[in-house]
Amino acid sequence: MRLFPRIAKSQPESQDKAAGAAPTAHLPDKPATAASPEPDKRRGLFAHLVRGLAKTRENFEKHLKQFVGRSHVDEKCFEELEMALLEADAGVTVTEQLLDRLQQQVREKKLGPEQLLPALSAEVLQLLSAAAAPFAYPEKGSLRVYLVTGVNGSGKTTTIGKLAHLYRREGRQVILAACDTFRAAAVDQLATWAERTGAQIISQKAGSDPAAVAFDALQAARARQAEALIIDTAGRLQTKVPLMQELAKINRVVTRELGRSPDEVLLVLDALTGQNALSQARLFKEAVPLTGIVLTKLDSTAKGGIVLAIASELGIPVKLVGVGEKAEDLVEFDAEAFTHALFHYS
Ligand SMILES: Nc1nc2c(ncn2[C@@H]2O[C@H](COP(=O)(O)OP(=O)(O)O)[C@@H](O)[C@H]2O)c(=O)[nH]1
Ligand SMILES: [Mg+2]
Repeated sequence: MRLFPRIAKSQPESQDKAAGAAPTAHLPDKPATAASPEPDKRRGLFAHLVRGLAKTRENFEKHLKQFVGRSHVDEKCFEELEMALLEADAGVTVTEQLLDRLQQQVREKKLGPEQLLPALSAEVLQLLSAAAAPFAYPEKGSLRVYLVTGVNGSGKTTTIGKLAHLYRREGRQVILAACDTFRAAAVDQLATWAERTGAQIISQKAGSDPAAVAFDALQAARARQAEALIIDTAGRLQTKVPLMQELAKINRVVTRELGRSPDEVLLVLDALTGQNALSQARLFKEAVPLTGIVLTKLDSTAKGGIVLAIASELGIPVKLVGVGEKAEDLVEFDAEAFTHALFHYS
């Protein structure tokens, strides 16, 4: 099983030559899996980082205790599972969908109460695996462009800092585009990350046209032969149509200049917003061609079920997960590890 190969602490000494490099995450072409610690340790690390999931799992267990001693699956078992899924933030639609499938399995395979959770876990894994897609990491000698979107406070700028950290550790040339031009403080925050990670930053004065900043940054990325251009954007509240139009414009300008869509158009969602994240995703999806979701703050009290709703209802893969505020607190989403943490880890 491939568990979050990018977890910083799970890696041995980094092989890159970056000055003062501490152990950190690896790109997929490096032997990340082989270098990872024993499965039990990796699971422990995962559960530690994604603490909210451990709570959700405990809640599943609490509901499952109600099955104990039952001779066959009955309505009560499904009620308990339904409550567990809803309390985990999975939402009504995906909960019904999963329980329908379970009911079918119970009928066809004559499942007993103790087989319900393994069967549910398999359904969840299938759901998440169907929506999975690889993240476009930078490659030596070519330019990858990342457009990062999301509402205020979701964790865009922090995620960009983490990505810059990861790419710089791999020795990539990174340029950050400060297209959140609404507030000077937003540019300062990005500049701090640039300084910390050794990335370059392209910015203009507050109030400038964000699409113009993106255009400049793309020119600079080409001229300087950068391998990653990461575009920060303003917290575009989904109800404010002009902001969404501005985002669409940034995407249009970049797509036109690049001759193709950005390699990743990421929507950063705060896992703590629960089902609200779904409506945000729908609106952003209308404005830009989203390629993936970064789900932040899974280290806190987030319940994790929103990942199921996103996979089922939007078909947009969760690609990365934020598990803290530090540069190395970004891990690659792994459907199998996630399902394991939800249902099996203790
Ligand atoms: N605990 C936790 N906090 C996070 C994570 N990602 C971002 N944050 C915090 O969320 C707040 C908003 O982040 P910021 O990147 O400024 O959001 P932006 O408005 O979308 O750019 C900051 O206090 C970050 O430190 C995460 O994965 N875990
Ligand atoms: Mg920001």
